[in-house]
Amino acid sequence: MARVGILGLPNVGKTTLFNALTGLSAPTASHPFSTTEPNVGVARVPDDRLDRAAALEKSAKVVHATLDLLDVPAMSPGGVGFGAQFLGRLREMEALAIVLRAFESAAVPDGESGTDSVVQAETLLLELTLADAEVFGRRAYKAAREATGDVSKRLAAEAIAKAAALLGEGIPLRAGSWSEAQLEAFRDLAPLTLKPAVWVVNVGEDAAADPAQLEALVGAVVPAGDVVVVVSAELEEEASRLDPADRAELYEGLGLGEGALSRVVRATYDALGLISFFTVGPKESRAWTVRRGASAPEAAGKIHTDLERGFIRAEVAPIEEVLAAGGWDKAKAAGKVRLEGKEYRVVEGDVLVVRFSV
Ligand SMILES: Nc1nc2c(ncn2[C@@H]2O[C@H](COP(=O)(O)OP(=O)(O)O)[C@@H](O)[C@H]2O)c(=O)[nH]1
Ligand SMILES: [Mg+2]
Repeated sequence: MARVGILGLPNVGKTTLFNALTGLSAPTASHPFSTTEPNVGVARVPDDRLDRAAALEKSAKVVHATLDLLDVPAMSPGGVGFGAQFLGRLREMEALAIVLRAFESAAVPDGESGTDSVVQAETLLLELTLADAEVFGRRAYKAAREATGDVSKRLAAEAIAKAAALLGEGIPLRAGSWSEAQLEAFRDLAPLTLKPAVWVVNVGEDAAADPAQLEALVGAVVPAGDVVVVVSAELEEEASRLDPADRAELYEGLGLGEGALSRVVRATYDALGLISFFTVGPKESRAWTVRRGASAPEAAGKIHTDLERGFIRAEVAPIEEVLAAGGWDKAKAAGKVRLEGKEYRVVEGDVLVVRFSV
């Protein structure tokens, strides 16, 4: 299960976003440092293809993919206080969702963050980079010493020294390019600046700012490839408490489509290099998570280890085809289902039926 850490300066709406994403009710407050222990929860990865397939199959149960979320207590500039204490927790995460405050509110002090999302993005990026610089600087010294007596350690030592130098210039590691072997040398240091990050700009409900412009402004100061999403966390939290029909109506009224939360979760999922495949049927329709490029047996193993061990073939069709045909059986009758072997690499959105023998 992929774990995502939510971080940001105090009072920017981290816990509000966490609640909106998980449907939980961790306490939020208008004073900074109100969260003192990390909140842990599970966010559903929204997927209306799965919902539509489940409706066609009349599935008794629908199971969406999920992400584990950790709402980390506020980090203050300088990395003092809670920040330093919880950096260790962040290192355990596979991705980061970084919340930036763009909403104005007289009731919620913004002394720690301000409301300029670009400034916050720069501050937080530097903070994470400096935290890595410290860890790599310390390790570079030790690695160099070890490499003098053992040539096999030279590549790792050089990689760590190069990384330490880059970080020392304030450049995050994901802005560099690294070989697999170099990345391997970094692995146990769990660098924060190599983790995929999604930047979440939290705007007010009455957002005067143009979301596309905000995205572009923040996008310009973060490493290339990072995704920026504009949301109103408070609005999304309120919406998450409504039943689906009322929520859809609210979003439609505001011109928000399926809501920005879906985009936050989707972007995180994509940034992690994860894809969904599906199993559908009357008993259950379900989204499964595998890494991009996974083989059919590896995907089958997500469903059950027996399916991987005894994998023979998979029946495969893209879910769009299944939906267009009116369900799996109809897709099969229409000749839309292919047979694939062990070498097949699963594609995002595939529906699978695994044939196996144990
Ligand atoms: N007006 C407004 N207030 C918000 C928004 N998001 C969060 N807040 C409020 O800001 C305060 C701090 O939010 P919280 O989620 O606890 O911030 P955290 O310290 O980053 O976890 C709470 O009183 C929230 O209700 C927003 O989009 N608009
Ligand atoms: Mg909080």
